[in-house]
Amino acid sequence: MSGRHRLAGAHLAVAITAFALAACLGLLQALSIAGIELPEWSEDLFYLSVTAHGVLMALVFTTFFIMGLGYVLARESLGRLAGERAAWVGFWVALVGSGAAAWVILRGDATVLYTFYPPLQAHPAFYIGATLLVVGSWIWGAVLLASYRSWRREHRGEAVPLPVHGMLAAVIVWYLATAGLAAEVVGMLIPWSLGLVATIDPVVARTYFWWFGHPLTYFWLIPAYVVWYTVLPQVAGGRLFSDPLARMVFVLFILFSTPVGFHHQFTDPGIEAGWKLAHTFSTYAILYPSLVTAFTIVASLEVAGRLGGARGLFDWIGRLPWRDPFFSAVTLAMLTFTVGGFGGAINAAYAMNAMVHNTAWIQGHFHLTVGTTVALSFMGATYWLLPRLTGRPLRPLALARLQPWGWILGMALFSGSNHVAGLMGLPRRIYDVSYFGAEQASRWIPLTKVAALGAVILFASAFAFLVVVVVSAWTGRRGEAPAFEFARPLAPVAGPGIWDRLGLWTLVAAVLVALAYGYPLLHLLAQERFGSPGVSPF
Ligand code: HAS
Ligand code: CU
Repeated sequence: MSGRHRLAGAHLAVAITAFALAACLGLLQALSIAGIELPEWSEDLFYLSVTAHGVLMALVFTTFFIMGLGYVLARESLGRLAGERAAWVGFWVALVGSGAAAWVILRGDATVLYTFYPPLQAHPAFYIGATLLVVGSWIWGAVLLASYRSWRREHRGEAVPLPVHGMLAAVIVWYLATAGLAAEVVGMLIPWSLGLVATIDPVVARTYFWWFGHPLTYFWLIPAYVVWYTVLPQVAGGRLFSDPLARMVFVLFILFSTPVGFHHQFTDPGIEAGWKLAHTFSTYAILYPSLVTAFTIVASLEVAGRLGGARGLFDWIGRLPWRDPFFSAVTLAMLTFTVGGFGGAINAAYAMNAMVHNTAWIQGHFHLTVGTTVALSFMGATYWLLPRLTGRPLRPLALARLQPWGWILGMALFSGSNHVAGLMGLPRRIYDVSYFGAEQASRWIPLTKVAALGAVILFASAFAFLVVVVVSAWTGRRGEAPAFEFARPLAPVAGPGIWDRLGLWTLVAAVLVALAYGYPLLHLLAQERFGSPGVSPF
């Protein structure tokens, strides 16, 4: 690792370690659900594993990866990183926090799943650890903002490079989102788990949680989009179709990612139907930037294929560099999003949500979105980063080429069968899916076996990814590292325009959050509340 990128390397190493651990647990769970006997396995261990898998994948892997990627992109496209010492402090705070949370989970003292809904109660170290992870990431956000400001002083009248524009959108979404999380964890969960208050109000806590939880998914997605917009067209040998459209997409994410959380709470009591409808409208609004992305990225790839000599209607697809592991990983991740995004639109419709809520369909949905669109984009990004960070080539190349296809095949089996089983009524997060031999259960049991087969293939693909990372990072002769090159747009970038006014858009987004959550929260808090004591069934 070059000294210049040691900070980013440390973050990526933590991310990939968390991913490796969580991948093993994922396999065990899928085998367990399919009824395969595992030694020493029990209901308690199953739920412990589901919690650890979710927290390590969804919270630790993603956050550390995004932080590392953000540091690389800022340093390479702004030529600087302001406050590197602070960044290291942030790293250690986040690492200690994640370590504490992981430790209490693995000891069995925090089996509360990654959504940690009360009244399920964890050891205080879980909530405090999660808080430290977030505090560390706030420091990361501050370092990116400071780097941007320092760059801005010397480059007045220029639009900030697109990779940083996108990462700043992720930072802003993250600050808006974690305000809700802070209210829940610091204001409710920590005092309750310490015994300072006896009871907690689950609906209020869940409302704060989804204020955070939905934009969390865009905090994962935006860095993947940054890679799609700024690296993919370059690697494909083409141009970015439109720079202003890309900037608009990132701003729309800032605006609409938070005021939508009630689409996770359609079945919760205490939130009025009109407010659920309002959040449904804004959920449909947030489909728009992804639809624009589908158009712009396909257009950019078409430009690449045509620059490569394609003349027909579709022959440009075959001219794309499918043998490049970065390219195939990211493109397969995007293709998956066409299906995952379509499922999202189904979830967001009140009546259809009633059919799929709390069923295996949901785990099918999020393994397509975060588990493939985001995770496979990050694996692809790792293939792009490794030679540039270490000066060593990607090895074994054949394994890296195969790995994304394994992921897609495994996920098609895993997620496809979960979607169908969910429609048949299989609940999510269930230890014993046989329901004591119930007739209905007998129909979904074969599907759990298909899911387990998918999980085995996914595990093999994850293992291949780890082999490539370890072999490429630590063995092989160092040579000249390839340059970090970002896609140039078809038309030259004009000076800063309306989509570059990030301060203004943050303000508008904060107003939208206040509108979307102010009244419903006041309404909830004004009612007579009956709290619940903590329960720890596992
Ligand atoms: Fe979701 C539940 C609605 C996107 C993650 N979602 C979840 C949960 C997670 C999650 C983790 O409305 C479970 C939470 C829990 O544990 O309870 N989701 C949506 C909608 C979208 C959406 C409307 N979700 C995501 C993303 C996630 C994510 C992104 C993570 C990263 N989701 C819901 C709802 C629920 C939900 C409800 C609650 C369900 C319930 O009842 O519990 C939208 O953002 C989707 C927009 C996407 C598109 C697709 C655009 C396609 C693109 C690719 C183009 C392809 C190309 C390839 C370019 C419209 C951009 C071309 C290649 C060539 C070779 C030519
Ligand atoms: Cu959501």
